[in-house]
Amino acid sequence: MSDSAKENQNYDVVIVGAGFAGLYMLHRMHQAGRTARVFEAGSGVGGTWYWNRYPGARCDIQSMEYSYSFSEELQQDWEWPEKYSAQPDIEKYANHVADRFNLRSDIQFDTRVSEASFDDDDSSWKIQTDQGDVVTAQFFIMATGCLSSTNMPEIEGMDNYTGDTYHTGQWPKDDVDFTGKNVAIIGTGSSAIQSTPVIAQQAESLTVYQRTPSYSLPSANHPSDPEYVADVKANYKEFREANQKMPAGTGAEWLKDMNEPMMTYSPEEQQEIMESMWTKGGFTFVRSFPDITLDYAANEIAADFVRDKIRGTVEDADTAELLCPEIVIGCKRMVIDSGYYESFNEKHVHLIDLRDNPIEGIEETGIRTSDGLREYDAIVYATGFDAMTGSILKVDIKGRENKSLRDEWVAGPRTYLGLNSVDFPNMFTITGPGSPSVLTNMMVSIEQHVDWISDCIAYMDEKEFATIEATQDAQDEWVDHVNSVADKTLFTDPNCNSWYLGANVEGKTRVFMPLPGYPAYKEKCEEVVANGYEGFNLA
Ligand code: NA7
Repeated sequence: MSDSAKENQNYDVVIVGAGFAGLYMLHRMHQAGRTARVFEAGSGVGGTWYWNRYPGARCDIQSMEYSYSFSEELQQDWEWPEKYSAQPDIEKYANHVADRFNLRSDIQFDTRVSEASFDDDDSSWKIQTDQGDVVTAQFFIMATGCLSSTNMPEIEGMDNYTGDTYHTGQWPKDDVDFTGKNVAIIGTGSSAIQSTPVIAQQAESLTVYQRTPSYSLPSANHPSDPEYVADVKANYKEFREANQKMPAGTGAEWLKDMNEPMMTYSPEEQQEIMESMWTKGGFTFVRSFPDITLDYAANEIAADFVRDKIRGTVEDADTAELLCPEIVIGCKRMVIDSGYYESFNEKHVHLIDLRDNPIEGIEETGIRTSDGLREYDAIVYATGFDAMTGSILKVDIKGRENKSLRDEWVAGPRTYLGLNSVDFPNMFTITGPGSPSVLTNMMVSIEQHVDWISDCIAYMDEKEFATIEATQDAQDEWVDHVNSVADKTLFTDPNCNSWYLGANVEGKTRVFMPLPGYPAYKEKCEEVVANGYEGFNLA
């Protein structure tokens, strides 16, 4: 760990977060010979993959894609053990990157940035941390991740609970042993669905509290296939480029299986196609037809297919029915699982459906729902995140004339390109709201943003500009653009309370935050640069 930066140091760049965005941003700054400081709340690198070390945590993008492309040597050297990487392997990779590129000395761990304010007079940012650091920087870069601010529900009496309490997004570093314990898990998103089969292997009993059933697809995960890996590595550049052209920056391999819109096939053919894509595992199923997430009729047929799979897997018919989702498929992020539905065939795994039996409170010994109290040794909150804006707004950020970002974003985040906001000069958000971010392979979006920001800083240096800031018109038009693109999809279905919309967090304004369509976005960013940073004021 490096020394503290308390000595009123001035840097070219201050970066918040040492996840994959922060690490690459720091590397690019080193390459450019700039002084940079990273502040990281955790004790190690990895960001989301540092905190989300819950049992069963695994990436839903395949390993050969969920990795950096910026170093040919790195991508050739690194060996991923499985098709979909588990959290410990991803964390190991993040540590390898930090060491390989000598990043650690500029990262200050166990330090949370608390405040940042822009000084109009000398065009610099003043940044303060919870450890007493006060530093200044020309550029202030939020590499805080999209799923890093945990959402802990406020349930009456929860503080009185005397058993062990965990949140999947803040899992302890020490081993948690559930052997012989009666465990409850609240939530049925990705974190709960991934951890359920693993906790069930240990616990005496596991009870899953479900408010909204999710659609979960089988991962068909397996150890890395050496032949496939060798093939990818032989053409890694082309492999990456092909993925860059995909709507989510991932899955070019699906192109060979891509079909026409669903209704061009007979019902029998539709079922056959979905069956074959289901068997391949992961998000492949959603690509069975291009219109599953665009057309309600196609969507309902795909949803029925998954519901039938649930009914065919879960032996108890009542439990199966409760696990069948009703919402539009894909309007919430789909989950990729390894044995979730099968868990409910085990005698010691139970489901409590909260729709007609809501949680009334938490007591000293357990959870009370309308039908009574159930006692547990441990409660696991798998209740998700204040996504995309949570970690940005945790920092008290003040821009020009002391304007508060919290106030500016009270009715939803407002950015130009998801990179910068009016009145917050020289502040960048990596994979910020208004950019494709969570709708893509995050590694692709992170590299694209870091490269754009690094090139922008180099351009400003060359042309001797001190500040860059979005114009009001460009930002307003961009926000309208993001909304209009989202409105053409089923993501904004009124019955869907996804974290993309902020609808999972009480009091958060319902606005669709990411922008669908990676290739068009990337082209727009390139066009902006080609037109002399169109939409930005450079001063
Ligand atoms: P998610 O997907 O936001 O899931 C959170 C779950 O917790 C979801 O089922 C929620 O139900 C449930 N929840 C939240 N608050 C409550 C309360 N108060 N009572 C009962 N149930 C509650 O978070 P994850 O961590 O699983 O996954 C986040 C992303 O990480 C995922 O999409 C992947 O991209 C990786 P709800 O649906 O709101 O009714």
